[in-house]
Amino acid sequence: MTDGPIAAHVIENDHQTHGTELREDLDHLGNKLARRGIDLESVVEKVRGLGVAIPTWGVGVGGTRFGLFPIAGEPRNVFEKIDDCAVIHQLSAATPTLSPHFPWDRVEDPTELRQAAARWGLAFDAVNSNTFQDLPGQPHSYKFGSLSHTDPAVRRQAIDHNLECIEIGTALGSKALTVWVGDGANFPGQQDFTGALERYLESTRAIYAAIPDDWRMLVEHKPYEPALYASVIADWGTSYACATELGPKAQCLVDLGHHAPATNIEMIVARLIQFGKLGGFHFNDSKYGDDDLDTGSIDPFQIFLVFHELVNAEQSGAKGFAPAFMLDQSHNVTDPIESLINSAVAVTRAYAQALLVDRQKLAELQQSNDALLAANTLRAATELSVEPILREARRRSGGAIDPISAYRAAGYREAKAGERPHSLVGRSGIV
Ligand code: PSV
Ligand code: MN
Repeated sequence: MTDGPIAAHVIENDHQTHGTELREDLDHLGNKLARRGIDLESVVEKVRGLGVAIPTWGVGVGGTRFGLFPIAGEPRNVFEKIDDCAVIHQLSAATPTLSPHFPWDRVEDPTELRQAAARWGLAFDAVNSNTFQDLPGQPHSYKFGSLSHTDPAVRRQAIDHNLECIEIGTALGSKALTVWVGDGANFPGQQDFTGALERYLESTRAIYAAIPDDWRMLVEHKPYEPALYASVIADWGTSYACATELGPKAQCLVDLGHHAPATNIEMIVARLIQFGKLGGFHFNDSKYGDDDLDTGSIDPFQIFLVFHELVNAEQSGAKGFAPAFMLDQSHNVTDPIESLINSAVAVTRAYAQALLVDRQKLAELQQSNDALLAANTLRAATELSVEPILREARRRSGGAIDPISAYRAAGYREAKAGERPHSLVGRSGIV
């Protein structure tokens, strides 16, 4: 049983309630998969091995630029965020790590954070720096950029913040720094494209020099927002070029929402894998832009296609392939804990489906240019429900078979509403 804030009897009840039905469903699915030559047992074990990090900022209620709707019982500080993350892992058994954001999660002694997480068996994944907003007490403004700013004093401040993040990350046991900058321009002519990227590179070289040898620096691109005409690291091409310029410890991070509509994201993923530069993901879903909706909630086929490329890489032993998986979402109309549980399950679902692809048959059909059957073969992996595999993986790891029902039965949010009386004033991320 995974340690966590939810009482053990809630999970025991869940196992009792759903255990018999699950065994029947597993037998049924096992037979179906056996007919296709797939061993159910090995898929369950692989799914159990998949972990996706929870962003600490995701457990607070998000908002849009039109405002936000707080809920009672929201976490008021990073320690309460860690408790909520522990609930997500306890029930989903798929989120053993946290991805913190600084200075939002700053505390006097980072070892306290490490201990608070370790209490629930959680560790730290990539540390995120923040040079995209001005924070109290900061001498220089990032209004006109940070790592690419025209003023060396602003660039220095942004570099120093990233160096501090590496230091904090080292104390937390993290092994990666994710750098996303909001730098860019709102008007044609506002910025010299080449000069801005040159300054960004000069700054990131200074950060890269401090990246420990067993760490990675993840470069995250985004086409727009807050810069609405041109972002300095706008696309995967720029991100790839920068990561290549910086060196082998620098790789690209793909946030699923950071692409123009209709972009072929799975192809970008394949390209980055091919050139050893895929560093990790921020999973979420979107309809129009960087909507930060729940993973798999709008286009579940998209995340399956991404995982198809990932499983290809895993099975072919692609060089330098060890992507970090993280969620990056904003929850405006749901309880963030429920959304993050659902999203972690969506990631495991995409992985399980991708493991069912008949890759040998697909390769033969591709070789003989049978477009229709190749497409059918790939899609066939999504036509069989893998839910019993996901439920069994959670059950074996001590999680809940039906995590959302178990969460509601536990009354966690209601209890927190009483314990966290001032939470209605908090904004997501910034506490
Ligand atoms: C930017 O939109 C982003 O995707 C980056 O990952 C940030 O660190 C995160 O969202 C939180 O604002
Ligand atoms: Mn992101």
